[in-house]
Order: sequence, then C-alpha cells, then structure tokens
Amino acid sequence: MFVVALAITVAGCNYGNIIEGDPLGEYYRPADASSSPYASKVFEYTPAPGQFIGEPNITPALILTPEAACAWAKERLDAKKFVSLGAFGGFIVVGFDHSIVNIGGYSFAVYGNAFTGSSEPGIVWVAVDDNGNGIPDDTWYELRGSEYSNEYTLRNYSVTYYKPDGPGQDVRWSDSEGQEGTIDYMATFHTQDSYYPQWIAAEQYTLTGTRLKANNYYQSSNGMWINPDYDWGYADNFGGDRFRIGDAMDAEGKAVNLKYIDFIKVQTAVNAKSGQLGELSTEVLGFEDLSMYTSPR
Ligand SMILES: [Ca+2]
Ligand SMILES: [Ca+2]
Repeated sequence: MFVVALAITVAGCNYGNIIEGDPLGEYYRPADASSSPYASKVFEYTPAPGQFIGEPNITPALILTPEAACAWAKERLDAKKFVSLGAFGGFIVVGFDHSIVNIGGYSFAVYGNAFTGSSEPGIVWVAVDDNGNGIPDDTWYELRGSEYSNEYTLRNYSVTYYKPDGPGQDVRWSDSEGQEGTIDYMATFHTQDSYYPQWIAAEQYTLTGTRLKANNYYQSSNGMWINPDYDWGYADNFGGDRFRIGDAMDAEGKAVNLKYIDFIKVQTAVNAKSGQLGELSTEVLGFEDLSMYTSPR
C-alpha cells in the first residue's frame, strides 16, 4: 500500500488523495472493537490567560512545559472535568485512536459546561491527517455555525497577551483591531500568582482565530451577568454539543466535503468579560465520536 501511494505521489503530486479500492483514502483509520469513542490524545493545549489557568484548586502542581499542559488536560478530560481555554483564542487540539466518519448528521460531540444564559462559545475546527504522519500539521477547517454570516463575525482576528511583571496583576492584551484591554485579576476568587499560562516563557504571545460578537450584558433587575446562547454550531454553547463534519468550510467559507476527520480543535470565540464572572472562556469536558454508534460502513 505504501509503495503504491508513494508512486502516485511522485507521479501525480496528489498526496493524500483517495486511492482506488480504498474509498476513504490510504490514511483512513477505521474504528474496531477496541476503539475508544473518546479523545485518546491531547496534542496541544494553549489557553489564553484566564481565571482558571493555573488555578490551584484544579491544578495541584504548577504546569511548566507544553507537554505537561497536554498531559494535565488529557487527565482532566478522562475524568470528565472541565478544561478552560481562557479568553479569546485559547485552544485545545485532540485526536482519536481511529478516524471519525462523516455520517451525514452529527458525527461527534464536544461537551462543555454551558447552561442557558451562560454560554461561552468556542469555534470548532476539524482536520484530516492528510499526510498520514499522525500529528495535526494538516489543514484546519472551521465548522460553520449560526454566526457565520453575522456582519460582526471577524475572521483572522488576533489578540496578543502580555506577561505581567509580577503576581496579582491583570494581564494586558492588544488586538488586531487596535483595541486594548485586560484579563482582570480577581483576588477574591482565583488567587494563583498569574492568569498567564506558567509554561509560556515568552513575554507575550498571540492567538488568532474567528471572533464572534459578544452578546453578554448586565441584568440590573437581579444583578446578574448574562452570557446569552447562540443559535447553533459552537462548543460550550447551551443547546447543542453535537457537530456535523458536513459544516466544515475552507478559508473562503466554501463547504469542503470531508469523508472523515482525525483531529478536532476548539478555540474560545469571544473577547469579552462579564463583571464579577470575569472573562468569557470556553470550557471543554470531553470529545466523543458519535459515528461509532451507527452501523459500520
Ligand atoms: Ca463555560
Ligand atoms: Ca498530519
């Protein structure tokens, strides 16, 4: 099989294309009886700063390397406990021990901790291991959601976060729209030295993704901040944990017809804060393949 694929690659430059006789492609990894429906690996966990980043109640030991951050996130997901992605742009990338088939309807689920009026949407991205090397260095496709055509939705939006000089300080940010702000230090609730990820040694880092309009508001009648639900298509958004591979689109917004996927990324999609609740941050509690429960193809 590999020799055949290599020959085609050299001759036709169509690396990763479907091979005759193997309808889902040479790198498709079918599920079998031993496969787990849950994410088997965390490839990257790079949150934006946030109140739950390095929180001593959920992070017993300081996380000092990206590898340790991935291991910590995987343990949390295995225990069905939340992993916070922090403020805008923070993300996690997971993979499975098999490929997730596009079954037409909902092929997989991303679990969050939203309830109505407490939605912190995350954009879901998917990728196929086109080059068959087992790592997510392939093209990412954003899944279309209800806000795709919203005039306030911004693609390729970036936020740069600046490491504080010392403990107990806000984390400053600036964005690609020329705005500035802070992730507020909330001494009453979260007392770790800093909300900037401890394992990011750089003095600043930049996260880029799609930004949705923040709809949060203060409800003076009961003194509560409300983070309203979006219609559909986002992680940690009340009303829908399930996702269709058929919603994948390319950078121009055109639908791409993926037969299966190997990797999922979730990224916080709003840049906003809600008073005493602090910054909006997507949380994920698990990733589950739903295609395994339908009849095998
Ligand atoms: Ca949440
Ligand atoms: Ca790859």
